[in-house]
Amino acid sequence: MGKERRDEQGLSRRVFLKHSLVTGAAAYGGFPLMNAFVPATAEAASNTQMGEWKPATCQGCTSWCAKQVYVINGRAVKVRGNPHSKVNLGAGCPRSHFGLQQVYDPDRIKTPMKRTNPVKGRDQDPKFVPISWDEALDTIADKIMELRNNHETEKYMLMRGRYSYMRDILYDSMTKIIGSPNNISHSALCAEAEKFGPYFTEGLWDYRQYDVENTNYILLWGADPLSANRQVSYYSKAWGLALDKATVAIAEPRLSSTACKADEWLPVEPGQDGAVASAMAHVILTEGLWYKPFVGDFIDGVNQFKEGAEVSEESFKEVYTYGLVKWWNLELKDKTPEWAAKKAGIPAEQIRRVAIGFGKAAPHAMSWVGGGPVMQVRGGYGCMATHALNGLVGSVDNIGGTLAPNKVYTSSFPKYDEYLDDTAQKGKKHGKIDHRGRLEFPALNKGKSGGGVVTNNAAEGIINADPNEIKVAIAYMNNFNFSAPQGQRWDEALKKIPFLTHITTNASEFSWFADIVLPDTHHMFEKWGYVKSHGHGYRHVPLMQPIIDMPFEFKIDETEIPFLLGKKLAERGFDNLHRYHVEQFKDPETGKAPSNEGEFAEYALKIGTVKLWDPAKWQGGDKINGWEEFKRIGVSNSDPYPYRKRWGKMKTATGMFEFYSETLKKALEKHAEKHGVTVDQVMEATKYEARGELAFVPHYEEPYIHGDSADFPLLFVDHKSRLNREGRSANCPWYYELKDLDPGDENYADVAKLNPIDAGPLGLKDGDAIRIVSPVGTIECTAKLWEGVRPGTVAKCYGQGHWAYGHLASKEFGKTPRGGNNNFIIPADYDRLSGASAYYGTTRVRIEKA
Ligand code: MGD
Ligand code: SF4
Repeated sequence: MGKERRDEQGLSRRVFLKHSLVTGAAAYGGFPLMNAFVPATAEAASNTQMGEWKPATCQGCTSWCAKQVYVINGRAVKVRGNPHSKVNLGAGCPRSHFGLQQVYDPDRIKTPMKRTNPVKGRDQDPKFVPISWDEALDTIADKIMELRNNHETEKYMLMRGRYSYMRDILYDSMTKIIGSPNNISHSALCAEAEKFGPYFTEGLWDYRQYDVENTNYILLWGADPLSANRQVSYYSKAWGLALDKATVAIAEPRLSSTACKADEWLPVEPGQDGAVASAMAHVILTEGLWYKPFVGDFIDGVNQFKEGAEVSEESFKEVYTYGLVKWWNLELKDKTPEWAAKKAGIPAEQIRRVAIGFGKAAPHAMSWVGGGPVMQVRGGYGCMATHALNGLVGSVDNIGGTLAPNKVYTSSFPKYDEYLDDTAQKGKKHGKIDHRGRLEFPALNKGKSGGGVVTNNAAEGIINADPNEIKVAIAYMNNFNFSAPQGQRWDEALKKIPFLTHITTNASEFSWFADIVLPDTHHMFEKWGYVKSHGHGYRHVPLMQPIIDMPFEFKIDETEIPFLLGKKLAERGFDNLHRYHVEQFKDPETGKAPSNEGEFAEYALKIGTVKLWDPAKWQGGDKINGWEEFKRIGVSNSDPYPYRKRWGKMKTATGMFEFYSETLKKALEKHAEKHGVTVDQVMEATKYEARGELAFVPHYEEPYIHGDSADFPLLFVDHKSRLNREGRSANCPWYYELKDLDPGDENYADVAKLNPIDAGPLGLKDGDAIRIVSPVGTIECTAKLWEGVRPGTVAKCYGQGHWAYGHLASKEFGKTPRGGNNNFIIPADYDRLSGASAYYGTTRVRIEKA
């Protein structure tokens, strides 16, 4: 590790690492081990005069916690939760500390670089050489000007990975002012399908918060809140209390961190959660356990929900819901626990017991839907089926139930329409490169055909130049050829882009295909920005600020780089972007226009958050007295959650919680009409089985799984880690040292967990080197025999298998991966109704000895 090599490709692989990664390691490398010297409080710190706790924001996962960082002489040495946040209450999680190893990663890119090998490929050393910021930005501006001058601005593309709410400056306005429709976010790789069920039942296209301290029953579906699935810091703190009070049941093929502590583990077969959810709804109704003040009742008070019996719609009067009887007649009447048990491979009596326990806890009972059952090819209806249980027990928007985000008063950035010239107007009207809105990709974000992104399909668009080729692209904080299913396709796509810029902290797999690499700030310690997230009945807005010394010239991706590019474009005769920046982003306190990129970044942040810190503009939440105070506290909190305010006023077509979704019906009919087809044909094009009215209610769909069971006998279960900072932990030494924090995993290894029942006949034992083969690829890793996985499945944590990124992440940088990347064996497929990539219940595999 760390050896520089002169290989057949010449010095370039070495230069890539040397200039981008290694130079200055003495000044910036290593990670601090000074925790023992950190005073516990700010007061103690000032007494010892050693350093200072400074506010920060962590984006290690989408919890987006408010943090504090102890800084001594400009150097970060310790991280803890910011006690001012009412969302995470000063709590932290294991991976929050990795921020220190990331920011002081000796492999970080420290200077702009350009590619000198024109041939691109995984086997092609880019031969990067260091260049100045000026040269890098000049080159990018020249390429953009070529597109502008040739009136082909739709061939410009912006790819966004993890982001802050400053994103629109680089992602939206810059792309549109240049004149392209092609701003592609990573959202569909993250969890879009999780929003599908809540939107088409209660009009909420967002993540929920879960009122765990006030609940009596927590029913989780493939959600592992002690590892991932949002507000990990808060739930880690609150889980003990929750366990004292509530029964916890979890449907999950693997014994996850949360399953280890649950009262009931339902090890469902991957893809079969929808069957269990329908059966639970059946039991709740036949047992008369629905929450009548929310759902209503039979007019004569006699329960007519009997197995197999149709019910007349007129006999039931609903209160805050819509379509219960239709749902029963179309889907639920025959869906008994015995039927579901055969599908899901768990006992009928367990399904019945959990359903009754859950129903009896109404309305303080929550059905918590994670990515597992929904980021699947037929996951959209699985999401509706599992989420609809909250409607039955009246826990939506209720104490101890599932809550929407609270209102916070952040502001959008100034409008930019007047800066779009004719070329831009024409360019942005072209079809998008990810094919959203086409018949087979409804991507119904908030019910709009093509309203959402289909991130992974952009690879197909680029490869096939459909609807047009992409000639110039900028990407930031993303690594799609590692993070997207069948990521190999992105290698092909990136090869086809003649001019690609990657803004990044690390030389990742994506950077390998870039023409220019720009060194980025680390989001937690070096960037201006803000995010919003919710939990514990509050929403907070934590600030991101530069709080440590930066010995290298990093520039902020979402603000400084677009400002500098705007200036370069203005020098070349196209000043619209620069005018937008200087005319519209004036300091809200002084009215001064930004004269440099640093001022622009801070003024933009002040604009976005002005209602939180300017007492004259305050509309709600914490009262903060001015910008300096906001920077010192580092976080603003909303007002507490207004329970039950949305009952009867949901943003659905009927205003009610819809068991029969008029909202979905409208969306699907509009999409069908746009393409001159029927809704049944939309179902067919999107790989769903439902026909007729079934398409409008939560229902069970047989999972769509790639690979023949004769060739590929085991179902593959991908999962997240307690240590994954999305795809960005693998160059941190602690990642390997602590890997056994994930149940079943081993330190310093990348293991595939097999049940001994399956491993025995294959002659496998712990530690054997194995290959996992799927219909689309093969990876190598280590066998681990573990009873914590359901027989017939093989579970492997996502996160390792980098062949670039850094010396520790890969076995041999640029060549050999350390471990196996799950995405090389997961086929590129989608829940097409939301646009989400399918990761789970999606492929079968076989295991071979390596
Ligand atoms: P990452 O893989 O986290 O992001 O996927 P992407 O959006 O592609 O890579 C981010 C890149 O940004 C890094 O490779 C590095 O080059 C750079 N970087 C790292 N730190 C910083 C920083 O502080 N600032 C900047 N500007 N750049 C930085 C994420 C996506 O992956 C997500 S959100 C999820 S939830 C999915 N999870 C997942 C999974 O659970 N299983 C499988 N199999 N695949 C998954 N992919 C998805
Ligand atoms: Fe919060 Fe996630 Fe960061 Fe942990 S990794 S501190 S849960 S944002």
